[in-house]
Amino acid sequence: MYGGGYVPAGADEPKVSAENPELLAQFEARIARGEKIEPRDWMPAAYRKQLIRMIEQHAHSEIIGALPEGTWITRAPGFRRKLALMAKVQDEVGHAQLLYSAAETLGKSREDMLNDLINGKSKYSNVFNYPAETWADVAVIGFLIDAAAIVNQVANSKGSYGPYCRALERICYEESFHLKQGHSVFVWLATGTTMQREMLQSALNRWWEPIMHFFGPSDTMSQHTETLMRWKVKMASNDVMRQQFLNMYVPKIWELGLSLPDSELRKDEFTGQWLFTEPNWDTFFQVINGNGPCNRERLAVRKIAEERGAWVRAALRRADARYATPLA
Ligand code: FAQ
Repeated sequence: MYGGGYVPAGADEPKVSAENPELLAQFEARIARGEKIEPRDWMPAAYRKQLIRMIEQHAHSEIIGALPEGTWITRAPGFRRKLALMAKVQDEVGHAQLLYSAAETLGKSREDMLNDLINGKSKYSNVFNYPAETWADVAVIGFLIDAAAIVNQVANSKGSYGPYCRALERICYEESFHLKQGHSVFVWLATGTTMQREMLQSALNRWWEPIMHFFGPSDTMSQHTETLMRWKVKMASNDVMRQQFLNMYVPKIWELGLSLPDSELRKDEFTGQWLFTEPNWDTFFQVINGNGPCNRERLAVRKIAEERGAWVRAALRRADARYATPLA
C-alpha cells in the first residue's frame, strides 16, 4: 500500500501501555476537560514524541515553504506586489521561529531539528517540493496553499498542547493576510488578459494534486491520526480537513470560470461530501521521502543558509556568554 520507501513509524514508538495507568488516566481526563497541557506537566512519552515530530515538520515546512515564493520577490510585477511578497515570506520564517520554540519546550534542541531537516531524517510538507515556475504559481501558493494551511491550523489551534496552540493562533492571524494577498493576485490574473488566465489555469492544473496530498494520506492509510486525535493534537482527520477545504475553496475557483483537473470532482448534494478522483498516493510517498522534483534543491539551499549563517550564530552565542559573565 505504501510507496516511495515509506516506512510507517511504529517499531520504536513509546508504548502507551507501559505508562503509569494512574498518571495516564489523569492526563487523559485533563484533555477531556479541555485543559491545556503545558511543558512542565506530566505527559506520556508517545504524546511528547508525536508532538515533536509534528511541530518540527510544521516548522520545517515554514522555512522550506519560504523558498518557492522567495525566488519571486525580485520578479514580482511592481513595487507593491514585491513589498507584499517580501513581507509574506518574512512572516513564514517568523512562523518557523515560533514553531521551533514550541517544539523546543518538549526537549529537542533547535540545532538537532535543523540537522534532521538537512540530513533528510525529518519531513516537511510535500507541496514545497514543487517549483514555482511562473508568477501564477505564487498566486496558487498564496491563495490555495495558505488556505489549506489555515483549515488545518485553525482546527488544531483548539488542541491540547498549550505552546503549539498559542503559536498556531498567532500564525493564523498572519496567514489570513497571506490568503488575502494570494487571493488578490489570483483574482487579478483570473480577470486579466487571455495569457494571464492561461498562465493561472496551467498553474492550477499543476498544483491540484499536490494540494489534495497536502492534508495527508486518506484516513484508511494515515498512521498517526488515531493517536493524535485521541490526545487532541489533531482536531480532525486528514479526510475531514480535505473535505472542509474543498467545500470552502472549490466554489471560489469555479466562480472565476477556472477549471480543476479532475472530471470526477463534484459535491454530492445528498451526503454533502465532495467526490473526487483519489490522488496518486504513491507519488505522494515518493515526494515526501526525498524524490520529488525539488527535494534535493530545497535541502541544498537550506544547507547553504545554515553554513553561511554559522558565524552569526557563533557571534550570538559569544555575546550571550559575555552577558552571562558577572562583571568584575
Ligand atoms: N507532507 O499518519 P499521517 C504551510 C507524512 S504549513 C509531508 O496522516 P499525521 C504554511 C506524515 O508526516 C504546512 N509529509 O500523519 C505555508 C507521516 O510520516 P512520518 C505544514 C506528510 O501527522 C503556506 C506519514 O505521512 N503544515 O503550508 C504530509 O497524522 C504557504 C503518514 O501520515 C503542518 O505541518 C504532507 N502533506 O498527519 C508556508 C501542520 N502528510 O512522520 C509557505 C501540522 C502526511 O510517520 C507558503 N501537521 N505526511 O514519517 C499536521 O497537521 C499533520 O502532521 C498532517 C499529517 C495533517 C500534515
